[in-house]
Amino acid sequence: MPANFSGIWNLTTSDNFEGYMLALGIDFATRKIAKMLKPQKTIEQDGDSFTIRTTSTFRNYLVQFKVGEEFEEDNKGLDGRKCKSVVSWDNDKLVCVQTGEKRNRGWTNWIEGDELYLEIRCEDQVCNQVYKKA
Ligand code: VLP
Repeated sequence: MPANFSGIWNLTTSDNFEGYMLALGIDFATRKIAKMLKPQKTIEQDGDSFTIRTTSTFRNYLVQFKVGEEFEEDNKGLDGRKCKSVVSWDNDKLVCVQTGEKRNRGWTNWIEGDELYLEIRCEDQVCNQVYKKA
C-alpha cells in the first residue's frame, strides 16, 4: 500500500528557498515577501490521485494530478512558466519532473513520522522544506 499524504501540513523549516527563487527568476520584492511566509499544504490523496494546495497570506497554489499521467502545469502566481509535469512513485516518495524552460526542475515529497518533507529543485539549486502535521 502506498504512502498516504492526506492532511494539513504547516511549514517549520526552509533551507535555500532564496536560491531556488533566484533560479526561477523571481524578482527581489516578491522574494522578500515570499521568504517570510509560512505556507500550509493541504493534501487530498485518493489512491494515485492528488490535490495539493499550498496556501499562504500572500499567494496560493493548486496542483492536481494522477501519478504516472503527464499534465500541463501552469505555475500561475509562482514564476508563471508552463511545464509538462509528471509525478511518479519512488518507493514511498512522490517525485515530480517539471519539463520546460528551466533545466532540472522538479520536486520530491515524502513523509517521516508526523513530518512532510519537500525538496524543490531548479537548475543547480535545491531547497529543502519540512512541514509538520497540523
Ligand atoms: C515562487 C516559488 C510565493 C515564489 C513566489 C511566490 C504558494 C509539492 C509542490 C506542489 C511546490 C511548491 C513550489 C513553491 C514555489 C514558490 C508564494 C508561496 C505560496 O509544491 O508539494 O505544488 O512545488
